[in-house]
Amino acid sequence: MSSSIQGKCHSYQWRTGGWSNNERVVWCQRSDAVNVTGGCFPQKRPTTVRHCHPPCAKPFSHCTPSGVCGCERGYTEVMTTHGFLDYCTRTPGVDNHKKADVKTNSGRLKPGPSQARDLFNEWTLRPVGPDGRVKLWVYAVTALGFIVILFIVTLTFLVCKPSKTTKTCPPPQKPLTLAYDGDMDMLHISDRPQTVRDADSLGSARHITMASPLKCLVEDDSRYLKSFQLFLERSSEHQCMQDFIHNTLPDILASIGGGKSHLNVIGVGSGAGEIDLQILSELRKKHPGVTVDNEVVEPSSQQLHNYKVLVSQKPELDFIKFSWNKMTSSEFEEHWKVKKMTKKADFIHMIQMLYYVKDPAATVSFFQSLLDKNGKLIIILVSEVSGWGKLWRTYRHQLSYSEISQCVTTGDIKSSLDSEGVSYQSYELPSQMDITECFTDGDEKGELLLDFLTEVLDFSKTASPELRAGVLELLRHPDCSTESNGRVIFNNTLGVIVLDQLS
Ligand code: SAH
Ligand code: HSM
Repeated sequence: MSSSIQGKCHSYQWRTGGWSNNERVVWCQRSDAVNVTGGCFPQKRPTTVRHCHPPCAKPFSHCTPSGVCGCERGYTEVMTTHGFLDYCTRTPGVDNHKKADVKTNSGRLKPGPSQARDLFNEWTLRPVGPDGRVKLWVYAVTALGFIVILFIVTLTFLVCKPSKTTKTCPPPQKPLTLAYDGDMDMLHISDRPQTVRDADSLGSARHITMASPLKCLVEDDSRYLKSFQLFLERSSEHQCMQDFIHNTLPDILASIGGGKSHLNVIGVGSGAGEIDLQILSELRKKHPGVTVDNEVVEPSSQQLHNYKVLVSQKPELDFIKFSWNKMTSSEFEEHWKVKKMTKKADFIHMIQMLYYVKDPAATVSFFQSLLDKNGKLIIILVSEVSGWGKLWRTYRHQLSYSEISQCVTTGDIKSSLDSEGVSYQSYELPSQMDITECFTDGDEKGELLLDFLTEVLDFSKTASPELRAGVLELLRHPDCSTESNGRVIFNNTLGVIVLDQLS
């Protein structure tokens, strides 16, 4: 717009400051450099805020005024098949060092041709010639760079190739003195270089070699418990287990015991016992008057303590004798074998614990061998159709390296039972988890939930930005979650497997 004040013609132009926290100042300037109110076209006023959802986490990316992620000047957008920004690649022949907002630079300090700048231009190795063609030396340098990278990768692979002797993971049979006081199943993820599968944003995977600084969440008992507790608050996991216990389990419980007046129960990985006590109360309803021996196998001192507190608050449980085994399932197994125990069990349950053993199939087989006639073993894990299944199929090799199985679903257990010709019944329990907080950068609860989802300690702080962005993108993908009323709801479907005594 232009106007005349006291006979002098002026033009008016919008000026913008640099982006800071996705906001910037915008003002109107007259051609005599005086900042004015009014004069510029209001319709043409540049935006002062920018929003992008999900946030632009890729290197060299930023949120554009139109609300989508774009690349900084000097970089070109490469999009995923889903239309999101995949990554920013350097645009050949463009000076990438000028990162600041172009408008800001030209608007505020518009330097004329200076000697220093001419000198700089003379001495800069410019990759593009005056004819606009990329110079030959650029190709030569690129080829050389490629050869050097190839050499480094080969060297790294040869030096760091995983071998039994170079593993920094503790050997599986050596008890650890970590959070779980002598746990043989829970092992560290090493910081050593490892061969991992690198999944492209949503699926296709290629093998690369990289160093993983990631640690397993179960190494930190107190953070594990905090995140598990929050997970229970944000999910319907315990509610859907309770539905199963009240609606389906009673018939299964009715079939055990063969009229005995005393029943033996074993709970493996009982946690704080909330679910175990509900099972025991249904058992009592189906077998009034029985007494029960209940072996609790739980390696976490804190959880075992919580369980004991819960029991002490329920005098009606006096028909049960509790034996507290502060140990892992493999320690329990060893103890059982060493003591040559002949006692048989009428009911055994392993609820959400097989992730933490080295060999889930062997663990199932051992506990199944303890069943008495008419005895039942029930296993609950996340189902292969859940978001967990998709997450693990895509990222398990990048998320962790440990000797525990960690990423096992009921689908895996069923396949292994099928291959051994073992029969079973199975059920699916629909369940959800609200993961909306995971998408707010720096949100403490979101980070705890992300730790639980990935089983990685301090995932947001220790994973590479690419891995974090990839996991977040997958978590909100329709294969894992649905979105409704602004909430992201993760599919937490559980699977139940019921086994009889082996015939
Ligand atoms: N069954 C409970 C707790 C599930 S959380 C529930 O569903 O609410 C998993 C539990 O398994 C934790 O309490 C953890 O301490 C326990 N655990 C971890 N490693 C274990 C192992 N190797 N053997 C047995 N239990 C284990
Ligand atoms: N952390 C593995 C998945 C899970 N555990 C769900 C309990 N509930």
